Amino acid sequence: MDTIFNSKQEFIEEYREAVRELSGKKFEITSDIDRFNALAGLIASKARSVSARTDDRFKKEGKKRVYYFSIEFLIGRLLDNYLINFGIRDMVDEALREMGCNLDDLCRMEPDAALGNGGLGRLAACFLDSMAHEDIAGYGNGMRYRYGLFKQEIVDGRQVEVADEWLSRGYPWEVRRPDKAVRIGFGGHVVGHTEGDRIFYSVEGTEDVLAVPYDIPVVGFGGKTVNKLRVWSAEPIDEHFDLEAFNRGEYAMADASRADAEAISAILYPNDAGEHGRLLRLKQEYLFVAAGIRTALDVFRREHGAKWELLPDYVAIHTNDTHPAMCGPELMRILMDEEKLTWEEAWDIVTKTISYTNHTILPEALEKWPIATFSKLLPRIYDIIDEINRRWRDSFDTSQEGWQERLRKTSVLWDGEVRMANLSVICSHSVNGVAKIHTDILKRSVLNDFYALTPEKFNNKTNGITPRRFLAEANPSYSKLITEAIGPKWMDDADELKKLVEFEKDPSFLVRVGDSKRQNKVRLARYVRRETGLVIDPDSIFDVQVKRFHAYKRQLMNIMKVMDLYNRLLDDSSFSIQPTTFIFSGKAASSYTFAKEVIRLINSVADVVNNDSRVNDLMKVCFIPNFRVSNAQLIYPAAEISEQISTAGKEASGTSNMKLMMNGAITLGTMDGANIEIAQLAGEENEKIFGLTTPEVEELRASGNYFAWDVVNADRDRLGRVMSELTDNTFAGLSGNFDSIHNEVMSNNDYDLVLKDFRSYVDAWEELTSSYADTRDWNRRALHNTAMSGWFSSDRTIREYRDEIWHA
Ligand code: CBF
Repeated sequence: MDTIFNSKQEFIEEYREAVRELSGKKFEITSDIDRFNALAGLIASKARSVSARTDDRFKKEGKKRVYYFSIEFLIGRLLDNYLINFGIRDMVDEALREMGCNLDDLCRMEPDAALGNGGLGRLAACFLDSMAHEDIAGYGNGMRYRYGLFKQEIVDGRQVEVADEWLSRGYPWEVRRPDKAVRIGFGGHVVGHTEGDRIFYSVEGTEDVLAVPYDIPVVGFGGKTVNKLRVWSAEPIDEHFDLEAFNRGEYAMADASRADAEAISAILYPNDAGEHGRLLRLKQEYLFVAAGIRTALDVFRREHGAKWELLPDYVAIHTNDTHPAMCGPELMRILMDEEKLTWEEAWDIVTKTISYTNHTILPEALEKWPIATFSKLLPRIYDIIDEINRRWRDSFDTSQEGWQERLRKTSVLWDGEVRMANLSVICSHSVNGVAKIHTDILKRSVLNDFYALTPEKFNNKTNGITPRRFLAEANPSYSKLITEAIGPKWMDDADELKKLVEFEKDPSFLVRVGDSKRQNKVRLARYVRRETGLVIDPDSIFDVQVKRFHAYKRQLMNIMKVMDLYNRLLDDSSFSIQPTTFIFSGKAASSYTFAKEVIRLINSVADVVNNDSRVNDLMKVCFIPNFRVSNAQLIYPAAEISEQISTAGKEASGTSNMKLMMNGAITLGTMDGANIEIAQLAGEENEKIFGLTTPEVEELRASGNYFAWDVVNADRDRLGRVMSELTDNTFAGLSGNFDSIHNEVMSNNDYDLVLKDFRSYVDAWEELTSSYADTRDWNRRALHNTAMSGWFSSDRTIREYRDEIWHA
């Protein structure tokens, strides 16, 4: 562990000085926000020094640089994490206490940087942590949105979106680098220039904006490697401030060019694996791609000169989903138009440098842009895509049967649209899915035609999560217990967690596992009370489903289970359940009406159930508003049941399943995404699996023989009743009935198979919870889940990317 302070005394002195410099006040009279800003500023400056040293070392070692392009990085708070990664958390905690303040209070002052929606963005953040941990020269390249993902408030049970002004009190981690700003052109027209026997192209008459980078340090565990996350902000190119307009009192007009430019990086689109298609989004995509490629090429040229044929040996460009798909054409543009390489030379370099991860099979999330919009905004990029497409078409062997159909499916330009997934595959040397089943589905269905042509490109990289944030930082009591048992090496090498298996036979250790869980439940109960006023019982089972709201994730099925249990408790005095708190949290995209109605339903059911004294000692429903990285870190450690109940074949991987497993929750899930790998690793006997499998879902759909009404009619007493209660005022007290949910499910013939899987789900829940009374065995299973969760460390995932894709 490299240290950034030689002693506690040295830290105290430097910190006092930092507070004084920043606030101009004596430490004793400063506020927590001053103290936080000074502390984060001090750690950031230390991190930057290590980063400079890391960079020199990488240069000397001639390391290959990996640029991870992602339109989202859901990094959350950094202070606690970086203190852990620098190995100084306990020392700083003690020093602050001596100085009369509290580290946790300061950590809470940090804005929860929400530059992402959910799984994809958080994965990118975990990968940054693991790249630094694995000493990879890995750099994040993304967008610096002025407003992160909206804040969710709940009013009358409804989600209300509020702007997230995360930068309003400053952000001490970032450094603005105007010297590295890049000019980005939109619109204009392509002009050809003849030089000898070649024609080179440029774009004239563009409207330009400036992409200005902000660098955030990424501290690797052990403190030896500090990398960078570079996020781009859009600004006007020169101050076209219209003084005349200003003097006329037309203030908005006077500064119009600033507003137009800044709009590009103003806001993160709040869709998770959902529909896109706005012009501004396309501008965002090009801006961070073009600016990031420029950074990568500048660094390469500085280190290796213009020997572009060596680019794939020293640079890997990874595209996280299709949002950075323009990396291919943009790199082609620079290599041909500016560096004068031929198409063939440039194409060889591009396809050896770029790789692509697919994160979803949902058709609405596979990006497509109307050609008319695209070609007008980015005419040269469009021309290059057109040529990529033409060459792709020409490569088809037309003597082979079925070539037309294969071309239709793999073409980049089709039906007046630019298909970004096809562009990503064609420009990449590697295409990967994010869990075994997901990669299989890509190969056999969504990208099957590509797979048939180039099977060697396809590979799987099951997702992972960083154990530093999601176990060490989030769950101090359990981490302490684990370290006592197996030593501290697990933070460095999560495989070490396997050693916990030995302790499954130790009854006193299992009691301590239970004690730690209870402590975390008490901590969460306090948070819930503070945030919502609801009192929940830490002695009840904490049954948790926290993730984005989406029909396929089936939060609806979960709350229908709660409705069914409630009905049965009221009707049947011989029926009982283990006391349970049903915990939900998550956001719905602002335009996704169905998902928002499900949130309203959960809150409406909560309103009825939580106010019914007949059942309150057995059940409570709790919706935790504004799910984000910081409160997720309180929820995962307190969970006992991890609800992973998506329709089989729909969740590419999921990562909350891994975070909950690592924190000792038992998975109640379908055979979907990474749940399958969880069940294989921990053993099905230590989880609870239910529902249709992917082949069964596919068969059922293909048979054309599924009728939702038949399922409801066959189970009138329970399922039928729950469905009726959506419209019969039972839960309408808060803000009305739920006809829209009823109609959506029935008119789409139960597309997500909520009704079909309902009974097997409720049965599985009952079986699982009835085993809770055997505390010792429950704790053993919890510990076993933690012990087997090491494989889901993002360090393992990143090593696979490094060895099998980036060759870094
Ligand atoms: O791979 C990371 C995650 O990405 C998504 O969230 C996405 O946005 N496409 C998927 O829905 C998750 O299954 C996946 O774990």
